[in-house]
Amino acid sequence: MSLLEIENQLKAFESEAIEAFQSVSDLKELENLRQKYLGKKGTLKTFQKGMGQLDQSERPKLGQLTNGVQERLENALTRRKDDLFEEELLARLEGEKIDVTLPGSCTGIGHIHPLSQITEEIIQIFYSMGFTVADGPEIETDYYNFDALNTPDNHPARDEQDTFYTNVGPKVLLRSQTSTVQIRVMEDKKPPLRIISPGRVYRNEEINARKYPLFHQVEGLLIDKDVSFGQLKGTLTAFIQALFQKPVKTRFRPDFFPFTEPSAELDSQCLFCMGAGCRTCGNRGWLELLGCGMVDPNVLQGVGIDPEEWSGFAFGMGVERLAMLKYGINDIRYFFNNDMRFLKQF
Ligand code: 2U9
Repeated sequence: MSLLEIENQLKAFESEAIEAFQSVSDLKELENLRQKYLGKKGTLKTFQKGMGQLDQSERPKLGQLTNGVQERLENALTRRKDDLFEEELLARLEGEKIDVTLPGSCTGIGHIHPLSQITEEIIQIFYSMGFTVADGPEIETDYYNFDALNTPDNHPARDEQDTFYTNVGPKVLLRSQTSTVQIRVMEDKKPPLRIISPGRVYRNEEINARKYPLFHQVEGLLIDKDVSFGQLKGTLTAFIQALFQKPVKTRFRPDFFPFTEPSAELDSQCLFCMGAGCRTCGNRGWLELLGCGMVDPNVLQGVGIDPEEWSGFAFGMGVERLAMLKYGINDIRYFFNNDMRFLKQF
């Protein structure tokens, strides 16, 4: 083939390539064309390889021609690439356009659960009286839940009907009271002690308006020298008046707990009728609020504290019961149903 013929073919090739570059509509197609025309096995390479068939004197001329074509095609390709990039960007921007005037979607902000709120208040009141908070495991052994608390083997609370046992081991259970924590503290620390232990406890109860198999307690313990029942009465009366923010009277009725002796139930004047008699107090004028007593000497002995030297008082309260009285809630299940209509009222 003569140089002239090759020159004509090159011109036709150049126009075809430029037209092809213009005709594609995306960057991927353009890349395919680059490989077809300018790639290692592309058309231009075929022209360059054909140089060998020409006369020695004509080869530089063909070299000049192919280099020129290559430069112009590469320029055309770059321009087309820039254009296509811009077009694709504009199309994307158009597609992803955001209407900033549309109302936003809103995720509701939660707030502290009423049980957590009242627990925090209870902690603050005892904190002001020199108590600190102690924490412990919810999965316990029967030693901490029963034996250490002077609760004998034949006590009904030990029955599977009342306590949840686990399959971790025969003596491993879900604690039914947070006094387990106080036993652990007494094992670790020397008296004097003032601690409260808030937390979850578990009892095998049928669910109804007043009972739930999981509930919360705050139990308290004070160990010191010559602690009196009068100090117990004064501390708990001050606590009740601070929690309900009313100067209510209290009374202490004898009761029984294995871990305290003597034991008592604290009643307060009804918070709703102030003692006159109403539906909430069943016309009695008094409400049962919590249990308490002087720590049984057997419990102190069991953890190596000499009951001749030290004595103490203890108390325990159900947080749900106090929250129901404080906020006027008549069904314990509200605390656990996660119903926003209930929760957001607090
Ligand atoms: C130690 C020794 C004694 C904690 C006490 C009560 C009385 C009590 C109940 C109230 C309602 C539990 O939530 S409830 O069902 N508790 O009546 N608890 S004295 O006595 C202790 C604690 C720790 C070492």
